Amino acid sequence: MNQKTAFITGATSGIGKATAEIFAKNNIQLILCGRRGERLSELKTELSKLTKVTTLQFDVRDKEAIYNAVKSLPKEFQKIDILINNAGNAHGLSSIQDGSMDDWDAMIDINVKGLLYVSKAILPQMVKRNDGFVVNIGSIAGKEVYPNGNVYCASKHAVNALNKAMRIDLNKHNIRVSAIHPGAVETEFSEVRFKGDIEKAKNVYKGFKALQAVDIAEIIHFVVTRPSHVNIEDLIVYPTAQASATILNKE
Ligand code: NDP
Ligand code: 8X3
Repeated sequence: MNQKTAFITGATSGIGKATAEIFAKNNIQLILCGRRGERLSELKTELSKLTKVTTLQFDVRDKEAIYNAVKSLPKEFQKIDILINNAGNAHGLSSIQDGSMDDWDAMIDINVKGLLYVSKAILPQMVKRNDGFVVNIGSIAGKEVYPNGNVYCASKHAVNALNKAMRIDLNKHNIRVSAIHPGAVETEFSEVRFKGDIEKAKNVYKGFKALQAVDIAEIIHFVVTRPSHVNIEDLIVYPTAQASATILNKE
């Protein structure tokens, strides 16, 4: 089988990092992206033992940086088969009237516009080849709205819509587009949401067994390794203790 190359945004932590690890074990060549350079270098050192790895350090909000990064790829990484649009976070958890406009900007700029910018930089080569795979990491927050989730939920509803839009527009170009919508996954997500308040972040995952990043990564690997005529459109994945965005069976 031809070796595939995957471009993973948000590879420095959580779901993106776990996906990089599983892809590496399965001989998928990796382009790992994120802002934290030190973490990218560490991951490159570790995963280069298993597969070919290169890293790109950029902020998904910076269009020019994305284009320059993609242009700078070494020749053997220039053909991108799989794009994992994973970079994103929640910033804050406040009622709509109390929300911080900086947090709103961050979520819309990163989760929505960042995903669009990265896709725009990579899709043309897939269209030209008539081949490619895009996996968009949405959220249960893109299917439901929960108290104080307002703008994060709106950003993930946008990802849900863009996932459908991409599949429709790219269908004639033989490009597969899938979305995975996790419930609670124990990553650095809540640390970011609560601006480094570790205790508050830990509390989110207390009293039940949350999903781990590897659980989602295994599913992403399953999705991208289906035969070429199979496209899994949309998956919601919960921990067993969770039944909806707000119903969680905690001890
Ligand atoms: P983490 O905080 O562990 O990882 C987030 C990743 O996104 C990091 O690698 C971070 O890298 C990257 N990132 C954030 N902002 C930017 C930016 N401006 N530019 C480039 N990269 C950025 O969280 P998760 O792994 O949980 O989150 C991954 C995805 O999963 C997100 O889209 C999130 O919304 C989604 N999700 C998470 C759930 C959860 O419960 N954890 C549930 C449902 C969906 P760096 O800081 O180095 O740039
Ligand atoms: C992350 C899951 O429910 O915290 O997207 O928004 S939730």
